[in-house]
Amino acid sequence: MTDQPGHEPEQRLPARREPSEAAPAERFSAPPSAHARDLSPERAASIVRQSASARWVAFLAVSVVALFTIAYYFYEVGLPLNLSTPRLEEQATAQQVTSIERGYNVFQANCARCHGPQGKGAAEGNYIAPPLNDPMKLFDHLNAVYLKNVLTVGGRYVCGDPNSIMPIWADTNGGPLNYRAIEDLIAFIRSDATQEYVVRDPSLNEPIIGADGKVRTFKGWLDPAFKPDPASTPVPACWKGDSGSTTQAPTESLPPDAQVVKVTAEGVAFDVKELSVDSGKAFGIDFTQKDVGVGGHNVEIRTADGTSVFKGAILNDPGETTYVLPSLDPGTYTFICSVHPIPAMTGTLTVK
Ligand code: HEC
Ligand SMILES: [Cu+2]
Repeated sequence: MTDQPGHEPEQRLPARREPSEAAPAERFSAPPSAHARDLSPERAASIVRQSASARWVAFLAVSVVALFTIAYYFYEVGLPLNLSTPRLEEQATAQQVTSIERGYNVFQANCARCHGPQGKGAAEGNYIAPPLNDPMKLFDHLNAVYLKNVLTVGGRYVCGDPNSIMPIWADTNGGPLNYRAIEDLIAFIRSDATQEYVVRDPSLNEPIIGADGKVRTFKGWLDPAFKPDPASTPVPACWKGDSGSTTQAPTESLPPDAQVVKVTAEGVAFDVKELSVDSGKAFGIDFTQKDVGVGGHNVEIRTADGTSVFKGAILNDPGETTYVLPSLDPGTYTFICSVHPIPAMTGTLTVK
């Protein structure tokens, strides 16, 4: 059968080999000690000891992690019963303070020359810009959104005056200050008046020590407890001409022989300090206004105790007008610009 053609035994590859009689080559085996099947009693004991220690180590490690997690949880969200402040809240406060302290420096460097170091404008000296540090204004008018808009758009945003001298500040609109400086300024202008903040060196960030050896500090502006008098009117959107309404009666004209004095306003200053007129008759002030974008000028006459007896219409743009004044009693009066009640725009009117 096997010899029949087509029925040869199958040839599979690889060809099967007979098991070899020869022992495996000695030189490839580890020494017999390595093949020991049983543990020696010492070895067994040490394994038991080691695994017990390993369990202890693992237990301690898990306990440490568990305790840490619990402690960290309370560190992060604060202890119950307000025993500690949540970390994030603490950080937010610290950053708010940092921002206010930086904003103070930005304000002193950029804004104080027009708005005054205290932000009180003309009330603290020869400053031409309107006050910012004013409780009525801070109550609502100078809110964060408005401040951001004014700093981005510039003084044009305030009264729509395209020639306003208040510059554009935000660098998104071509100004010099980046968004952090703008945020810091807003934080400073709206800083809490019940808090004292530290004046820091802008580059070293270290407190500045005054001549008396004490750290220099400043107070915030916004009094959180301030409530406007219910009878008070809200701050107008545009600050110009918001100080009373005793403007000149337009129909009055000057008698032909009346005395006329001249006053010119230029560079946010009057060209004269002293005026003198006769009592008992009407007189005129020939007023020339030469400034652009400072909020305009006028001439207001006040008595020694500050009562306004005449308030000329404000000339926003350069121009000339003749104010017609009633006859005044003899005495010494102050003539002043209602928009800029600063020393440079104040003089003495003597009525003889
Ligand atoms: C060159 C002078 C000048 C400088 C510098 C200046 N301001 Fe002004 N600022 C003005 C004038 C003037 C106005 C009034 C604008 C107008 O009516 O056209 C004004 C208006 C404002 C107003 C609006 C006030 C209101 O009552 O609505 C804010 C807010 C203000 N400035 C903030 C700042 C800040 C913050 C800085 C510093 C980054 C600054 N200003 C720098 C002159 C200045
Ligand atoms: Cu003026």
